[in-house]
Amino acid sequence: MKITDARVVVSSPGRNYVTLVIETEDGITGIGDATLNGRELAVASYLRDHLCPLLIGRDARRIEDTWQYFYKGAYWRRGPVTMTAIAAIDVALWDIKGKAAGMPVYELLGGAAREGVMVYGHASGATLEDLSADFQHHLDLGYKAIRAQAAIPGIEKTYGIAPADGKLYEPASGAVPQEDTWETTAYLDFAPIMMAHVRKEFGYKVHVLHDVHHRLTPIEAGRLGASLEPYRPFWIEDPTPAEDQGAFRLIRQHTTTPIAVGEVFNSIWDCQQLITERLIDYVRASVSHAGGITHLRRIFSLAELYGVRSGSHGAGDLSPVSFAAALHVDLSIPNFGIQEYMGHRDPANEIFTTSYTFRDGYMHPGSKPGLGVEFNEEAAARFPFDPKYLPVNRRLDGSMHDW
Ligand code: CS2
Ligand code: MG
Repeated sequence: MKITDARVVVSSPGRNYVTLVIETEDGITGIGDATLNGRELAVASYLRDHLCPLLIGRDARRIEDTWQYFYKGAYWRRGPVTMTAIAAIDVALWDIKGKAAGMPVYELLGGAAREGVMVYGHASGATLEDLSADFQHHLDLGYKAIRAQAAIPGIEKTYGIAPADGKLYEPASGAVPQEDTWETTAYLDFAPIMMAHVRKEFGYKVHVLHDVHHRLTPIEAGRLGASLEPYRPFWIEDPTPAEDQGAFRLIRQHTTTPIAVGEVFNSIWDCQQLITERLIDYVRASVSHAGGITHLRRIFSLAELYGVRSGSHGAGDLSPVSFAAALHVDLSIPNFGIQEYMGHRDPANEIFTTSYTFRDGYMHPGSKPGLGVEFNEEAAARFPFDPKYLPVNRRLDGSMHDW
C-alpha cells in the first residue's frame, strides 16, 4: 500500500493545530497531530521539508519500520520537534491500518482491556468560591476525577485559571510571550488551604488532582507532598522539572503523595530512571509529543514492569486527532491510570469530527475503523495560523523561572 501524498495543514480554529494528512494509492487517508504549542511551524517545516518527501512511495503498512527509519535515519536523536513529527506520521499510519482492516485502532492494539477510560477535567477559580462552583459543575457533568487549581493570593497571575469555559488557560499573546510572576512561599502556604477547602466541600468520594507545573525545587516538592497527604490527592503533577530524574528520590524520601510526570517528555529515555527506580506513580507522556502510538506503548510497557500507570497529557493544545489516539491506547493497555481531558471548543469541532464519547466520567474512542476522527481540510483553510506563545515566568526579583 504505497503512500502517494503527505501534506501538512496548519490552522487555527480557536487555537493552533498542525495536522498531517497521508494518502495511499488505494484511497485510504490517515491523519496525525503534529502540534507543538508555541513552536508549531518548526514541526510543520521538519515534516514538510524533510520527512514528507521521504514518505512518498513507502509502504504505509510498515509502521515500525517507518518509525525506525525516521528515528534512526535522522542520526540526530529525540527532541520535541523531531518526536512530534515522527508521532504524527506514526498516528496517521495507525489510522490507515485501522481503516484498511475495518477495525478501530484499539482492536489492533490487543482489544479493549476495560469498558471505558476514566478522564479528569479541570476545575479552577480566581477565588476558592469560584473553584467550588467550577468543581460542582464538573461533578454535575459526571466527572469522577477533577483537577483543582485556584489563583494564589498575592500573585498576579496563576497557571491553570481558566476563563469560565475551562478550556483555554494558556493565554493568547501576540508577537512576544506574556510574562507571569511566581513566588514559591505564597504557593506552598496556599496549596494545602485550597486542597482542604475542596475536601471540606466535596468530601473524599471524588478524585482530586493538582498540577504544580514544574515550579518547585525537589525539597519544596517533598514539603508540598507531605502537606497535602491529609487530603489524599490522586496525584501532584510535575512537582519539579524532570531533566534531573534522580532529583525525584528526594521527593520520595519525604512524601507518599503520588507523583505524575511527563507531559514534556518525548522519549522513553526521559523517564527510564523515573520508572525503573519507581520514583513516579504515573507517566504522563502524550501520543503526540512522545513518538506516537508505537513509542508511547513502549513507554507504558516499561512502566507496567515497575507498577507505574499511565496518565496521558490531554490538554486542549493537543488536537482531537491525538486525543482520539490516546483513548485507543488507554483502552487497550493493562496499566492505564487516568486520562486528562480538556476537550475542544468550536470552531475546532467544525474541523475535526470525532467518534469518541463521554459518559459518567468515562470515555470511549468509538468503533469506527481507524482513529474515528474526520478532518475537514476545506474548513481548516478558513482559519489561518495565528502565532501565539505560551507565557514565560519570572520570580519577584525579575529572574526567569519555569512556567
Ligand atoms: C498542562 C498543559 O494539561 C496540563 O497538565 O500542564 O496545559 C500545558 O501547560 C500545555 O499543554 C502547554 O502547551
Ligand atoms: Mg500539566
